[in-house]
Amino acid sequence: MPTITPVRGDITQQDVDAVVNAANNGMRGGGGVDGAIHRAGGRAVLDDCIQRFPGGLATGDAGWTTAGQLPARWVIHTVGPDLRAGEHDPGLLEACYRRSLEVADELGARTVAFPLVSAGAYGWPLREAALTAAYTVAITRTDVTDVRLVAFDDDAWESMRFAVMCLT
Ligand code: AR6
Repeated sequence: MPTITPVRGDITQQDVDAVVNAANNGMRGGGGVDGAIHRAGGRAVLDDCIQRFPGGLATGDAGWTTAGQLPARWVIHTVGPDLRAGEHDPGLLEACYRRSLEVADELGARTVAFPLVSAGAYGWPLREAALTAAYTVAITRTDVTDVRLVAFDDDAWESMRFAVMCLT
């Protein structure tokens, strides 16, 4: 099991092998984490998305691109379920973390930073999203050694710390 550390901050600033993006099915950028990653990573991230994901990406799946100008080497894009659109299967949210770690293993990434997938525009309650993140990472077999769960604001930070504390 990787070391799981809650971190308060901006995912784009994380000095890790791979940062995970909370993307959408279209894979051409958006708001929230997605917008921040595309802005900070630059055009190379979008170009790689267009080339590698011509048909987009399914909910619960993950795939990688260059990280462009980010400190990280790769962006692992995953698409969380959109609760506001009626996608309330927690299995899809678990799949985002599991698939992202599989992609990290394919890349040989050892340090990975996740945002709270689906906890923003897609409307999942913070605490549920954080618990899903923490326990799914904890039970997934992976060669990743360090996972950062990155919280952007106070509420996410509290939920993240609570979720990681529940693992012990
Ligand atoms: N670093 C870390 N966390 C962040 C950052 C950041 N820079 N910015 C926001 N968060 P969201 P979703 C937090 O909406 O719910 C996009 O438009 C945020 O506070 O980014 O999966 C995509 O294109 C929240 O806790 O992702 C999709 O259409 C969490 O990250 C859609 O939103 C996730 O919020 C995906 O929605």
